[in-house]
Amino acid sequence: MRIPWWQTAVVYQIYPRSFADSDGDGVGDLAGVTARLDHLAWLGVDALWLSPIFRSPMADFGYDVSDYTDVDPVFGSLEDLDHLVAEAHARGIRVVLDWVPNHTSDQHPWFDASRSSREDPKRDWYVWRDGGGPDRPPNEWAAAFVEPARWTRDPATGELRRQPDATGGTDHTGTAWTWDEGTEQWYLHLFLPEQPDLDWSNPEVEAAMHDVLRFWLDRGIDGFRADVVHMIGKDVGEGLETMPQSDIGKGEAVHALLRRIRTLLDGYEGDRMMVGEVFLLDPAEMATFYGTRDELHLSFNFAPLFTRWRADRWRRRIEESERFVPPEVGWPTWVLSNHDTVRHADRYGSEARARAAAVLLLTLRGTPFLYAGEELGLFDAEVPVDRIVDPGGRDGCRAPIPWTRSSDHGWGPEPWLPFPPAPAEHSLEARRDDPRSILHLYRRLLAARRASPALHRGDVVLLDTPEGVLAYDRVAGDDVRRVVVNFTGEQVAVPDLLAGWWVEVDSGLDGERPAGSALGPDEALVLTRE
Ligand code: ISL
Repeated sequence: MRIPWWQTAVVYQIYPRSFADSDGDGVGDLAGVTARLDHLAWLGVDALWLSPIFRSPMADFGYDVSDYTDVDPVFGSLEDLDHLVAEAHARGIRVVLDWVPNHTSDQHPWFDASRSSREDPKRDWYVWRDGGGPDRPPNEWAAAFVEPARWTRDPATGELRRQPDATGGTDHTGTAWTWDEGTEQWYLHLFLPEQPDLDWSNPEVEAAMHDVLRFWLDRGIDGFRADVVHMIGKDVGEGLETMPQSDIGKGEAVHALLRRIRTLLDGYEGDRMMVGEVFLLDPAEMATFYGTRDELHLSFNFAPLFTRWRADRWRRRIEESERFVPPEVGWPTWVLSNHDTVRHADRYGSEARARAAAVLLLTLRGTPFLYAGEELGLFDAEVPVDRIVDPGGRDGCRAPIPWTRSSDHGWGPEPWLPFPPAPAEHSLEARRDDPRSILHLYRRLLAARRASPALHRGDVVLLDTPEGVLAYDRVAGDDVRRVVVNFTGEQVAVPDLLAGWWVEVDSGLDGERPAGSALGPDEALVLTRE
């Protein structure tokens, strides 16, 4: 059976503001990305996902789009993007753009028209309601980012933990409605007031958004990451005001919308792909967004982002992924870090754990998504209060990538955010010079994965293990690999799991691994048969 590229690929997420700066203005740009493509080719990734590069007033750093078919000048021009795509393709690397369908910027011409009068033809492109007049919003729904997410470090384990909240993702403390003085109605915004929600039950909205997809597909883009795509099917009819906010994403409407998007993408040559950001932490619900292989090609499984460094918890994540995304449903995804969450090295509290986690990410059954900088073992930057610029307080994981040891680390004099801790030591330059670095571990893992059908497309078989250890085999016909991960800070003897196997990749530092039949603290191994 022919396997589409996105099933065997490793996707690398670039947050363009923070990746590489070609013009010294302190903000990364497309020419900066193009100049670093050789690094990505050397590393061995198959696709890039660029966080939004469209025109935007940047209230949410690009997730508030004011023109979906042009590049924001801070990142360059359409020509710069065409050039980046051509150069990426020349290296065998595909390019995925970040499409933001749930909301636009309040500066988008569609919203300008919509808010101009109740009679405007675009009034119904957004969600307007009377509520109880200017003092009473239509319902209790809350907007994201009113308070930044809170994380606390567990003194016993060194891990960071996110404070649980009712929605499973975002701290909601302010209303999701803003009163418009001019037309005396409320408009809905599940995120900032600068991000009004579109009404996807309006066929004109759907058609306009399909045009956006076609614009980029015609230009040779390989796929899209669809921002909070589970939210586009809100029941915006009469029921909206009484619907609990936690029901957003659970209705039927979104599935019909996704099937039509799938048909549009599949009508193009070259396996164009959509990966949906389905921010529903219940894997059973998340999995419904694959439809019957007729909705999203891939759907982010975010439960691992909030999973502690414990063998039993990770085993459960794998079991859930296998149960809810079996082959007849679709192909799973794995992700440890992104631009919204504290980096996993920081969450787990050590580089040793980050290295072992990389082994998991790159050997589990599913498409892995790397977040730029994790291959350098970056921790979040400590951002002083007066330099926090993100309304969600997610600045730390968006720190600029340190490319060189030199004092500017390859950036202009003043990057938009401070660097991560110990930038010289974590820089690409330093990491490349050290064959034992986490960077070389990522490269070895990517190479091993590419070379082994078992690793990039085989079945996964969980094995019995002592407490604190996770082990599984990956199997594709005759090709077999075994992965064994020690989640404890102690050496653990696992003679039965290791007998008859050779070490192909070791997350630990070469030569420091206990010989023979034991795993070192927080060590992970990829094994091949003797
Ligand atoms: O950022 C979060 C927690 O701090 C998440 O809850 C986030 O709101 C959720 O993952 C949705 O994120 C996406 O849409 C947002 C945007 O700000 C995020 O950057 C994007 O990934 C609104 O477009």
